[in-house]
Amino acid sequence: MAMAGLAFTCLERTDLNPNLRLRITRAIKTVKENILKAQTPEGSFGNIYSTPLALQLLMTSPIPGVGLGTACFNTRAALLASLPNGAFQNALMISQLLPVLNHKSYVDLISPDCLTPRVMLEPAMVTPSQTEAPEVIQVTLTVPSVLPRYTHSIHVPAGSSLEDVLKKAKELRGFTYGTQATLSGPYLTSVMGKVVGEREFWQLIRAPDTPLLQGIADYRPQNGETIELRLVAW
Ligand code: B12
Repeated sequence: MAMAGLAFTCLERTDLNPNLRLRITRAIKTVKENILKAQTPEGSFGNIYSTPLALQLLMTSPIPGVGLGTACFNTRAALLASLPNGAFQNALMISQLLPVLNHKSYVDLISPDCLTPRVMLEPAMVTPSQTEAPEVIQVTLTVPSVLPRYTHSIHVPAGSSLEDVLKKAKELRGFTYGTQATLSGPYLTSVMGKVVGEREFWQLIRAPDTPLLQGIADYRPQNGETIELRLVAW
């Protein structure tokens, strides 16, 4: 929705469709209002990963009669609070966040300013201990959408990604899966030979029922977690 709003804003600014100007302006207003309605008490719009684009759009220009100041201030605070936890590791997500930290939006690319100094993200420094053996954690992987149901306990070093868990399960526990490369990273397309059909996807869930907010390459399970791969329609 936010991306559509940014595209409409681009159209409005370049004035390529003067006949549609009124309708484009109305569409931008509607998108902004809907995004504002999706603000959570913590300040995010939707979740933290939909927030950077939402904020980019809200920053482009004020909506008449709507005070954006407090909303945007709370949102920036929520985003900044999530940075030290390493929530932003995904290159696509970072590319949506960096303009916000620099008070810019994709719409500014119409006339880019390449000279202003810019804020960057510092990579999180993790110093591996030289002496201690890496801690091993246990993750249960379960797939109820296939018969017989697949359920195995997998051991991986602490800090491993869900993708590492899948690789280990493939190596040692008869698990099979396939991925497709996307701009967001590897997208899970098949599990135990079952390939997604039209309007279906393999949903990543932390048991009992919490959909993950990150993909297999970015999500790092904790010790004792059960991860369910569930084939669902969208
Ligand atoms: C549409 C969409 C979906 C659709 C895609 C179906 C389709 N064919 O259109 C469905 C509902 C299937 C989906 C699923 C998931 N999604 Co999604 N999705 C989006 C959305 C709204 C738009 C993506 C898009 O169309 N981009 C435009 C096209 C032109 O670019 P593209 O690279 O070709 O897009 C493809 C990939 O983005 C891929 N895809 C979609 N979601 C995800 C998530 C991950 C992690 C990966 C690697 C790929 C991927 O499907 C797109 C179409 O083929 C984005 C929001 C956003 N801001 O990007 C969230 C978004 C990318 N998804 C997200 C998530 C978390 C997921 C899931 C992991 C959720 C879950 N718990 O299972 C799953 C993926 C699981 C898996 N199998 O690997 C997050 C990623 C956050 C992050 N930290 O990286 C986003 C940003 C939403 C959010 N704010 O939480 N998603």
